[in-house]
Amino acid sequence: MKLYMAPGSCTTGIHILLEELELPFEAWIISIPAGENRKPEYLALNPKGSIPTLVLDDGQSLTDYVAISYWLARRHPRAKLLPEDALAAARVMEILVHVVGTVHGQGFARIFNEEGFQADGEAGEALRAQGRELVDKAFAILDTQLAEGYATGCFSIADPALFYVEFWADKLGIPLPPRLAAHYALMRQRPVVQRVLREEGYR
Ligand SMILES: N[C@@H](CCC(=O)N[C@@H](CS)C(=O)NCC(=O)O)C(=O)O
Repeated sequence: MKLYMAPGSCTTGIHILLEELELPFEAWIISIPAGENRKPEYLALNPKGSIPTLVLDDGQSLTDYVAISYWLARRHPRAKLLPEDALAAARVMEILVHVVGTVHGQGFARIFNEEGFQADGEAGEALRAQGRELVDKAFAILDTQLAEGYATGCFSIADPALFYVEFWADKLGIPLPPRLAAHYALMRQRPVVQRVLREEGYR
């Protein structure tokens, strides 16, 4: 398989899952600042121009954290990345969708000025402030919902997603509420997470 990714981006979550599952893959780095995600060859794989994109062994491409992680979990059931019980699985998806859709898609996307939120000067400042408010509000809600330890108790596809937004918060100096801070510390203890961060150039 080929993973189209950028170090320290949301693709870190999929990178963690692939390494947790010990799946062989090639990493293809896409520079968003250089506009590589808008080149015709990349748009042919992912017309949204977003990362991650995972190209499967049969050549099909799969996009978006939620879709890729769901496929990985279903394809490798013994890794128990998504519970068999329907309600428990729905709880994982509830956290995952909030993290990817709101914390990243609404909050950090405004802070990073990505995904069509681009604006300069004062407008850019106001967008970033709005993004920060959205992140803080979503973090406060997640803090009331997280289990002790991993997001819903056992390690699941929600955890690497929560990790990548916690990592961004850490890098930007956005404080994590207590349960998120404990989750972030727990994730950073996982050998795979430590290896992935090293591979992506972080110490
Ligand atoms: N919902 C998508 C969002 C992916 C996303 O926004 N990725 C960012 C990088 S972290 C990106 O590709 N930004 C460039 C763009 O959208 O032009 C997913 O989960 O994969």
